[in-house]
Amino acid sequence: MQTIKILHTSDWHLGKKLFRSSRMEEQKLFLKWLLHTIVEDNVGILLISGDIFDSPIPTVEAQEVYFQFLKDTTEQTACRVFIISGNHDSGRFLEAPLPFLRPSRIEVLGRFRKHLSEHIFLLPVENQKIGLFLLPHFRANDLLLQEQTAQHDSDYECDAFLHQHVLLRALERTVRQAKNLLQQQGANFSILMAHHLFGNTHYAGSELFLGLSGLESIPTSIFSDTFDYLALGHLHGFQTSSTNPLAIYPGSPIPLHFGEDNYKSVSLLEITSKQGQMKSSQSCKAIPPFRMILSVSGQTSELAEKLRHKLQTQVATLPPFIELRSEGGPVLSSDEVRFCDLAKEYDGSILKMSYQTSITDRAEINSSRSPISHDFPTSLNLPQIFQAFHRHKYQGTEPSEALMQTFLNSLDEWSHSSMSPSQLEEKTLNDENQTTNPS
Ligand SMILES: [Mn+2]
Repeated sequence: MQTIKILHTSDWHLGKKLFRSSRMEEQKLFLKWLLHTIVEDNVGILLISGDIFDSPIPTVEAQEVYFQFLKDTTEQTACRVFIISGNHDSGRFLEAPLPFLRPSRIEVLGRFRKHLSEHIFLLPVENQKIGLFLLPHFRANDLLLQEQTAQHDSDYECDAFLHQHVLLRALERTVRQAKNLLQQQGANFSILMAHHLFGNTHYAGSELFLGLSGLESIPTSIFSDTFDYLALGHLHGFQTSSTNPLAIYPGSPIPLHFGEDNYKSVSLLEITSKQGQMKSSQSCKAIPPFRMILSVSGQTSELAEKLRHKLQTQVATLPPFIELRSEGGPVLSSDEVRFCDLAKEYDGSILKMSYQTSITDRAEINSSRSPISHDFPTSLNLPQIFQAFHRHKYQGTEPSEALMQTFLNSLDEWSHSSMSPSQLEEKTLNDENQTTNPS
């Protein structure tokens, strides 16, 4: 009898900030905990299901932390590591150091490869085999092109190119092909690793851009009879599929946004080979909260008491990050000072303070604003709109000649930019990543 332990985690988002506050300290503590867990629990395989970094071009510090973790893990343990890209990662960037990673038992799949066989890995356990099928984050084109290079029938009509069911069929064919390859190679237990939205999952603080691949949500049924465990990534809260309890999102290891649960986990899968049979059992391992993200809301009069209670009962070692939401309209600056002093007593920092206004308040605020003039013409070209905007914003003055020229140059550059739609998509994604708004 031989047992192998597989630890599955995802959505590290290394380098992510909450407003302007770095999360590196907690991310380092998580990786330290993870390495310790791999050693203590004698983990043989580590699966990281995408969104390793928060940005396709991660900060130097985020990269240092990542590579240090990989080095420590492969030097101090016998663990094998499998990594796929998520929608936040650049697949090419993740794959670039492969010549150095592969000899250290680390495999990275950032993009669809030419042959599906390159997505498949077999791991012997006694005289049995665990089969892994790695499916990096993909877009519609990747899936269809991959199929075409695999010389499958390509009955795609141009207008149906992005149609959901065409994509689903393409994915089904890819999965079937993977299943055949796994069978041919004698896999007795099969695992799929993917970064996407699968099945009937709840919104759990995941990132946007779910639709990038062209598929909103993939029914887990197309994998269910093929795979014994689905190692998924993308959602930030721990979740399993209602239809397939072994389709698991372990979620991010630290809460990345206000409103996310402070208690996070990794998934542990134990596979035992006994008398020619493979048996598995899955459990969750809790990650200690390193820093708590506290969201406090209520009437202004009760905010201080609620905040104090949360500060007194928080259990993490690092001081908390706080969001205050007043439901009773704007907070007076004297109250703001009081809240900040209270947070400081516990070393906490208030990162966000917001208030809700009633509908009548909002109507008053709107009526007090000077509207863009009613005779605002609707048939202007872009330079004219820019001039009208300038007049509106700067008390009726016209933009200077130099400013106008800069605007025209930018417009020219933009219209001549040779960006393909996919590059534009990539750029939009980068721009989104650079915003600090955590919603
Ligand atoms: Mn994601």
